[in-house]
Amino acid sequence: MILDILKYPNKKLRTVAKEVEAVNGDIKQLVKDMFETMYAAPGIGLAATQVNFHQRIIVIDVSDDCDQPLCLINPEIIEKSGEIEYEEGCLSVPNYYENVKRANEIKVRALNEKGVSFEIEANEMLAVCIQHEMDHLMGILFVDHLSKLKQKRLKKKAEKQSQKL
Ligand code: GNR
Ligand code: NI
Repeated sequence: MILDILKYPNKKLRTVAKEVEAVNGDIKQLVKDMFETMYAAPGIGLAATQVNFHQRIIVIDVSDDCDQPLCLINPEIIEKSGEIEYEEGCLSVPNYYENVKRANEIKVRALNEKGVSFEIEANEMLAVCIQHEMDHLMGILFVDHLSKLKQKRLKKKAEKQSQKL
């Protein structure tokens, strides 16, 4: 089932997600729905926060052929280094793209969709995407990393847009 994606400046995007206690049937169904929603959008990642489920779940696929699904439950960054500036966008902030600086290499520990713990090392686009999604789980959007002036302009534009809908 394709889920609705919350759009900025919806305050629900500011919710801090809770740890998943057990990867049960409900969580597995949510992961499936999140993949379906991400591929349909289309996007390279989706955090549960964006579909109004406030648990620490991320799905990602940065491959060209959309055949490398990656699910991270209760993700933790255990190492990070370097810096990368990358032009980011967000399904919750449509039609808006800006450069953001993040760590270029990260090591992450998480549970997969079966509840099994694993570690992954990522760099470049995958590292950017994981950090972008982990921000969502903390109620943080990529636009929060921009200058106050850019944030003010975007907020005005988005508030006008949401009144039209
Ligand atoms: O689809 C997405 N593309 C993207 C591009 C650059 C940096 C981050 C991303 S994630 C985004 C999907 C999304 O909003 N995930 O939360
Ligand atoms: Ni996003």
